[in-house]
Formats: sequence, C-alpha cells, structure tokens
Amino acid sequence: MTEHNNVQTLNQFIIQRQSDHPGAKGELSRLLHHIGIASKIVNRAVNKAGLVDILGEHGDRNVQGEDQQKLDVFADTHFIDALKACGECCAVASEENEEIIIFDDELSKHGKYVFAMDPLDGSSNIDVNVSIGTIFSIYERLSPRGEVAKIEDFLQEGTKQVAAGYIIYGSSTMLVYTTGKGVNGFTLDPSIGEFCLSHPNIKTPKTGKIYSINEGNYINFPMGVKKYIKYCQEYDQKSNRPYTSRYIGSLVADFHRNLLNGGIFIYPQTRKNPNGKLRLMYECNPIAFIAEQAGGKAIDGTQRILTIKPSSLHERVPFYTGSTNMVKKTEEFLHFFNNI
Ligand code: P6P
Repeated sequence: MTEHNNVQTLNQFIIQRQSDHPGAKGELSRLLHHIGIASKIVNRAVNKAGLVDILGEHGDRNVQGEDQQKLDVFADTHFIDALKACGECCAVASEENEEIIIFDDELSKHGKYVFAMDPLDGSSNIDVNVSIGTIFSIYERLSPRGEVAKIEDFLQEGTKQVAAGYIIYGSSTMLVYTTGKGVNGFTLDPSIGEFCLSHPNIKTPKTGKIYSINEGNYINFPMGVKKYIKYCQEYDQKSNRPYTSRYIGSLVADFHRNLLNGGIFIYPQTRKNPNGKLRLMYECNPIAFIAEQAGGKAIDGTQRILTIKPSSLHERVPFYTGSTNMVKKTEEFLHFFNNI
C-alpha cells in the first residue's frame, strides 16, 4: 500500500464527478484538467520567483494602469496557452488584457466555454513573498459554436457560471473550485506533481471571529461600514466579540482563510475606488460562487453579487463576502445607516 493509494488526485476526482452533470461529454473535465496543468507551471515559477529573474516590474502597465510584474505576464501567458491547447474554450478575458482574447483556430472556435481570469491576483505581494493567487470563472458561450466569440459571451450574470475557482500559491499550493455541486480543495503534492483532494466538500462556518478590510480607507467608508467595524471591535461576550482583524491585501489569501475558519472580507467603496476596487467578472463572481456553494454569502451591499448583470469586462463592484451571519449583519448596518 503506497502512501498515495488512498489519495484522490484532481484528475481522478474530475472524471469521477463528471456524473454530476448528466449528458456531459467531458469538455468541462478537459478544461479543468488543463487549468491544473497551467497551475503547476505557474506554481513552479512563483516558488522560484526569488531565484529566477522574473521579479520586478515588467515595464508594461496593465489595463488597470498598474505596473505589470513579470510574473503577472508569465501567469497570463501560460494560462492562455493551456486554454488554447485544450480546445474546449473559444475565448479568454483576463485582467491583464483590455480586450477579450479570441481563439480562432479550427479546434478552439468550436469550444463550448469562455474563461475569465485574474491570472495573478495580489501580484504587488510577489516581491515580499506573501501568498498570491489565480482566480477563474467559466461560462458556456452564448454565440453559436464555430463562430467568433463575442464580448456578450462574457457579460453574463454570475449565476450562469458553469465553474469557478482559485489557486492559492502559499505555504502550500491549493486549487479550490466548484461546478455548482459543492466546493472541493486540492493540495499540490510536489513529490508526485499532482493536486490531491485534501479538503472535500468545504463548508464555511455560519459565523466567525475575523473581519478583513483595509482600515486605511476608513475615513471614506460608507457610514454603515464604519459602524460595522466599530461593532466588530466592541466587547460582547454573547456574540464572541471583539473580533480579530486580519488583512493580507491578497484577496485569495484573505478569502481562503475566512472560507475555512469563518469570517468576513469587505472591500467597499473608497475615495480612490468609488465603485469598489475588485472586478466583478474575474474576482467577485468566482469568489461569490464559491462562497455561496460553501454555505456563505456575497453581496455588493445591496444585492447578491451573482445576480449583477455585467455591463463591461473590467467593471468594479463593492464586495462583502464570507460567513452568512456576518454578511447579513453588515447588510443590516448598510441598510440602517446608508439607506442601502
Ligand atoms: P488594497 C490586490 O491588488 C487586490 O486586487 C486584491 O487581491 C486585494 O484584496 C486588494 O487588491 C487589496 O487592495 O487597496 O487594500 O491594497
């Protein structure tokens, strides 16, 4: 009995769970398999970032006007290459590219899916060795297979997502994803180069003790957020307060900790980002899908993130997500103090 006999790899899991989707022909399975491959390639580069000359500014600036680090470009390129090789995806939207990337080769243009991603979120943390992540969202295309993909293929509500997930490149590298039948986490075992099922059927606690928000922006927060922060800091034995403030500044890392331990992550409107900083298509929607599938909640302050009809590829929204009871409490403060 080898040590790995009782461990299920990502590929074994994907094949086994294909039956969750009657009539599936393996397209999504193949797409998820290729995401796993790209994740391992990016992980190898992230782990060596301090050693190989891929640190520091790439010199270009992405559509967000942010200095693009070489590892951003590396991750963007390798995920796009893997998705093109897979043949199940006809186009990609990425934080690093203003326009959608259309695959017009004979195989991919018949692809059933479109793929939105933040290839390396939190990249400002690369140089200081803080956990970073890839976030992705998968939709069925709306345009006919065989035709050139269109922007409308992407501008679908988050409820239409077929799958969503993230890879966190941290003390260990994990792939966490959902296809709408629960959330499962896989840890990369470098000794065999496989993602192995380590966190089956993740359920997030209904409440927690952690609140995650950049309090440096406090002065410009909506009043309801200010009041909620003070609520978190008050002593109240019955509701286990004061809570603990934990903020890494890397969405995947902050969300993943709260998903497992319970907690709330908030990125509200600020002076610099009056609509919030996080992007709906490839940060908030995938994270919201995972949060809800794990029994949590995700809102923009007034509605479910997943019901927002996107109007543009890179639009930003305020983001409140995590343990249901904590998000509901924030909603109460926003409603009372901001008439939201
Ligand atoms: P701030 C990283 O740049 C990011 O997009 C998310 O990963 C993170 O949650 C957020 O921005 C941090 O933003 O303004 O607090 O530094």
